[in-house]
Amino acid sequence: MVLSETAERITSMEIRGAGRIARAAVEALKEYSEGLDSPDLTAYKKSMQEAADTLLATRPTAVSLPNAIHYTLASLKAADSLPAARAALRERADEFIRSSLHAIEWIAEIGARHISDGDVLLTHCNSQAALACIIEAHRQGKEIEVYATEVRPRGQGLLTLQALDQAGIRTNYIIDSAVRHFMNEIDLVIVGADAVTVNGAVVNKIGTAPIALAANEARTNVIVAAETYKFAPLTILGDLIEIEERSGSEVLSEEIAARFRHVTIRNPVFDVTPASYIDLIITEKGALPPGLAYVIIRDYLGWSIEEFSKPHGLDDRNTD
Ligand code: RUB
Repeated sequence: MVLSETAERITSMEIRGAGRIARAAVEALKEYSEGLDSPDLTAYKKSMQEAADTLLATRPTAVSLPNAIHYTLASLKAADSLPAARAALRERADEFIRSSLHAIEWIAEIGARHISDGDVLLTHCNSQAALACIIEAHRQGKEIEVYATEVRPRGQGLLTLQALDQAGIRTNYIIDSAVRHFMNEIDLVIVGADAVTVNGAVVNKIGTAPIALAANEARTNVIVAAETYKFAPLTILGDLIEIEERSGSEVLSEEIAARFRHVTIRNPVFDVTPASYIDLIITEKGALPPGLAYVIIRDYLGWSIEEFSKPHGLDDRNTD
């Protein structure tokens, strides 16, 4: 598939979910690199950067996308010839894809330990990482039941239903606004993440924050399943995660919207849940309280506050 096609499929959400987006982008970079007819290393690097920029422009919120792209492109730094650069990128891309899939397996293993026999769980949207924990707990023989939300306006809840049903897990399908009504029956909320900030706040599908609020009020634990490459290094510098706002036509058809003269349809597709509403973040490196997010950014993504006091610019950073 050509790179612009992958970019289009990410923008249109045919490819969606932070982990899948990252892997698809890295795969697209690899394919693009293989087919690139560059006269020399400098031209090759320039074309690869342009390709990366096309992918980076698709969706702004999931930090897995820039993290994966920067990690892949960082492999070009040491290359001193065009064939070496191409080989290094291929190797790095394959390694990223392999390890990101492996990370989900580890998260499933660690996350399942936090799910007890008899638990009633609630999940929101369609997160591979969160579902992996639930499905692993079921596989281990734990008797569990799940509440899965509809996820207006794009209905990702259906994908979740499919996965849970296929695994043979008893599931209740509810509209998003029914969450508080059922919260007293829930033992554990488990969701994924598009980004985790340095202070442990979690950016995930719109509606996650009110679910966490309702859980907090009901004293229900909230855990987040997130690979380490969903942690956002630039939040160390105070950068905010951009919340994507998509077309209002996803919420109300243009035909109906045209009946109103004074109405604007707002469609933010992610929200921010503060760290204080999250009990645990499950990563492939272990489970940690959200207050320790900085440790993941420093130890596993290689970005530290000390580094930023040095005179070099941010462009020198990479995740090596
Ligand atoms: C997807 C979403 C998911 C996270 C984590 O939003 O919010 O919860 O991306 O998913 P969208 P995963 O459907 O708008 O992409 O664990 O699969 O990476």
